[in-house]
Amino acid sequence: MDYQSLKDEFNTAFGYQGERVYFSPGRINLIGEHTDYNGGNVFPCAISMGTYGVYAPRDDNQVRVYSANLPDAGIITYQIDQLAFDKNDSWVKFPKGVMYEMAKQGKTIDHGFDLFVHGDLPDASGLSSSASIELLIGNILNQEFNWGVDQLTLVKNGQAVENDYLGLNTGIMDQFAIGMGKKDQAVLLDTNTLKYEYVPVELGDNVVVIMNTNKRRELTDSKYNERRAECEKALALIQKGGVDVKTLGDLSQEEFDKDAYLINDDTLIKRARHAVIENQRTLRAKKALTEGQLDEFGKLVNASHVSLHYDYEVTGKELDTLAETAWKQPGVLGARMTGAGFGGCAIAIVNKANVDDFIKNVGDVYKKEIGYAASFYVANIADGPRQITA
Ligand code: GAF
Repeated sequence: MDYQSLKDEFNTAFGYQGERVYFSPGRINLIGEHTDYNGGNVFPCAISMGTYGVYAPRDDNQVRVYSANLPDAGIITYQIDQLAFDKNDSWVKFPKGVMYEMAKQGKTIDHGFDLFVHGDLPDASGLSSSASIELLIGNILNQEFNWGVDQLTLVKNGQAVENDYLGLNTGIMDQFAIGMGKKDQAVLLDTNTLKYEYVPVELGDNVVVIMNTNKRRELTDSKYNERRAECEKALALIQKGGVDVKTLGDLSQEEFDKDAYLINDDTLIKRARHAVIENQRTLRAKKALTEGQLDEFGKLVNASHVSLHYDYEVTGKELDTLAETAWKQPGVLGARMTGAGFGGCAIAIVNKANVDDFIKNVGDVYKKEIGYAASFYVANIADGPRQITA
């Protein structure tokens, strides 16, 4: 999106010229799924699709926000000190939530503003449109109100919006991937210690194709919180049996095999097994990518999907159809769901020469099996949040 047309859109919404344009990306996760609330590793990257914001200050105490993605919601207005959660709030819960959680750290604002947002991330698609907007607003307010906080503070604040303000027990992966995003790099993050490392995504002749099921994934409606609770139960049973670990991410596969009997429940064993092995698999995938062993990397990506299907049970027919069809196409190194699952997006690593046929073939099978079309985008791995115009 070019910034002049964004400013024009601001003008159409608010009737005057907006001032500064900002951007915050979405993310894909290469591997390491449902490990971030289990103290494990994740391996995501920010992408060039994301959320744009046009900002202008006001000299009163009103905040007015307008989203081009939800025009029916119109201009929503609130006062700078009226930030309490309201379950009837539409997307305004994000600016309010970011301000509410930052206010807890003494970071407030002393005048209102108008904000126009327009995202090119498909909504509720598992590409983190929520974290994208949380980091967009955090970065805008940090800049405009001279909060002087670092990106990690904004990342943690975004997670606090999800956990404390909205009541979703998500991990830190999405906000971290977005806030710390770097062009052409994935970030290997140990969610136990928050130690991280950038890894160049060098895929040779291959690109990452994002495959959108076009089935909405609503975290609130999904079994996300239930999966997290199951992992916590499994961990508690292992700890009760005398194993000295703080998270499932502390266990090696061998240790887990030895201790799994302590869980004594088929479903909980499957959930924990995914968390433990996916964590190890993520480290192996990072090693394979770093060493240029792309076939091995692709196989680990496939294995991740299989585990999310059988052990974690978060894929569903739409994501399975995309991944399983992708596996059969020529020039494909690997494919898996990305994000929380239950709908949303999958990714495939595809040879550039095969991309057009890949999209056609997978698209045709998906439409036949599911009854409506999937969408496809080639991912560009991109930088984190930034101000676009001065
Ligand atoms: C969602 C959550 F927000 C992340 O924290 C992560 O748990 C992911 O699902 C699954 O890996 O995107």
